[in-house]
Amino acid sequence: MLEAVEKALNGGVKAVQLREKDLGIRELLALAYSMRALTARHGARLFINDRVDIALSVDADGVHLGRTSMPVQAARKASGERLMIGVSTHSLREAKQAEEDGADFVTLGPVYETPSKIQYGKPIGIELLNEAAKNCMIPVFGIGGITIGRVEEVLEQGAYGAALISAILTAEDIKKTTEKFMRKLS
Ligand code: TZP
Repeated sequence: MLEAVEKALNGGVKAVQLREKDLGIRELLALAYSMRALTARHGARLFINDRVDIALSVDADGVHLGRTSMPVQAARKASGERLMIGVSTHSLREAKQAEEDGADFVTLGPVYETPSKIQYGKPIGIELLNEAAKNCMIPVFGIGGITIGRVEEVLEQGAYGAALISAILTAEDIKKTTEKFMRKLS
C-alpha cells in the first residue's frame, strides 16, 4: 500500500486518508507513522480515519470521522486545534449537522455507483452534491464512483474537491492517472 500511495503522491495527490479498519492498534500506529513520513516528504496532508489517538500520536493533519466514530465535539475536545476534523456524510442533513457540530469539512457520497456500493449505500446523485455545496459553508468533497470522466461534473456542482479510492488504486499507472486527476482538480 505504501508503494501505491507513494506513486499517487508523486502524481501530485494533496491529501491521503489512512483507512484500515482491520488492523490492530500497534500495526495501525506503525502504518500511520510510515504514512506520516511519506506524506510529509511530499508536502501532502495526512488524515487518519476514525482514530483521534493515532492521528495525535503521529502528528497527522486531521482525523476523519464516520457514523461509528466519536462525535465531532468529542474529537475537538480531545485534539483542541491540533487536528482538522472531517466527517463522512450521506445526505444534506448529515452534512449540515456535521457543519453545525464544528467539522472543518465533509465528504459526501457515494455520489455515483461504486464497485463497493453495498458497503456505502445507494448513490446520492450529483443534485444532492450540488445542494450540499450550496448550503454548507465548509468544504464539501464528493466521494464514491468518481472517475476521470466525472471529475469535472463533480466540481461543477460546487464541490471543493474529490476523494477517490478505486480510480487511483486500481489504475495501471497510478502516477500518470493521478496527474490526470490533478490537472482537472487544480
Ligand atoms: N464513502 C462513500 S463511497 C466510498 C466511501 C469511502 C468509497 C469510494 O470509493 P471509490 O472507489 O472512489 O468509488
